Amino acid sequence: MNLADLNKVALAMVTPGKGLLAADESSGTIKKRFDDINVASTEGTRRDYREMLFRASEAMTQYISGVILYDETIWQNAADGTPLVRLIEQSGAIPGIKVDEGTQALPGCPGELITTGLDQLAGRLEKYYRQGARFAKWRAVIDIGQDIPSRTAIHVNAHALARYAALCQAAQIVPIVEPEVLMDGDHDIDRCYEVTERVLNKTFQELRIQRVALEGMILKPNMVIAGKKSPKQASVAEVAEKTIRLLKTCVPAAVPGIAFLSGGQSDQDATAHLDAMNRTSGLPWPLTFSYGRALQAAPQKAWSGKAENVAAGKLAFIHRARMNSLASKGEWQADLEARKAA
Ligand code: 5MM
Repeated sequence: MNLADLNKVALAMVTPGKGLLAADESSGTIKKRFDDINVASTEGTRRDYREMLFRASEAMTQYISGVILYDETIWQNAADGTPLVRLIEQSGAIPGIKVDEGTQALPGCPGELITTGLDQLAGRLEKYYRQGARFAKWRAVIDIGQDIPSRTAIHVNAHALARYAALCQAAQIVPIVEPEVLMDGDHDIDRCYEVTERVLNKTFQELRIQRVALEGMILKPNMVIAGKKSPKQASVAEVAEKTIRLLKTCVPAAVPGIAFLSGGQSDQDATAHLDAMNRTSGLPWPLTFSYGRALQAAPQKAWSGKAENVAAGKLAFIHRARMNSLASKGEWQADLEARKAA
């Protein structure tokens, strides 16, 4: 492992004013997204859609530092035969790859999940590196509910995240460590705080035990936020204050950067929360975005599977990428939302 090079890639992923595009929806998830816009999910439509995003050059050159791909996409070519990975590289962004293989029920823990994909991972990482991937992503899913999460679920998911991260670094790939505490449910913000604290503490304990170099990774956490069904939604200021307070207590300053997931927040909430956090001075790490839905919902709708809508789809993506770029610098303002890219 060359830690200096891993650190260079990690820092590039959190370049000021840039963040990550999570375009790593598995086949089942992208089908759900396409169902919402009445588009059949085929290898061709998935390629066309993602090619549209990667050819939105203002977004890709100015606001996006890297793209998380799904296995199918990393091997696909654009309509003109150019590998999609090359399109990303040509725009100056870094290709990355989701390497977890989804979740399955965790035995003995009803309602809880463990992320799979460690078997054969070392060999897969070598192939992805040869194909151009310089970072990877693994998502652990922790749900909040009656009597959950259990200590067991938190422990085994943290263990798997650290196993994955260590394998990535041995393959010269920067691991994005994503322990996602879901915002489904009716819990309040303080319950999210308490669970996320347990999850992050256990995750960093496992990363240390398994000798993961913190300087060569990126953390992708959820924000501290009330459940979607909670009657008590927190203000933007409270989300920002509690998220920062929690991260400061759990995340060592050696971590090069933190790139949040959006987790089902509205586009504007995800941007407003990131912006409010970045208005705080003296943060130990850059805070940016690694959004899937909060970057893609608008372009998906604008595109709706029609070739004549590609320009509109690109503009919608550029707009959201620009808004989040501003938020990553604490320079976003709500009234900018009305002024779409033209
Ligand atoms: C883009 O969605 C990613 C893939 O999800 P599946 O493996 O379930 O298909 C997901 O991991 C994503 O990278 C993160 O959850 C962040 O995305 P959001 O939409 O929460 O910002």
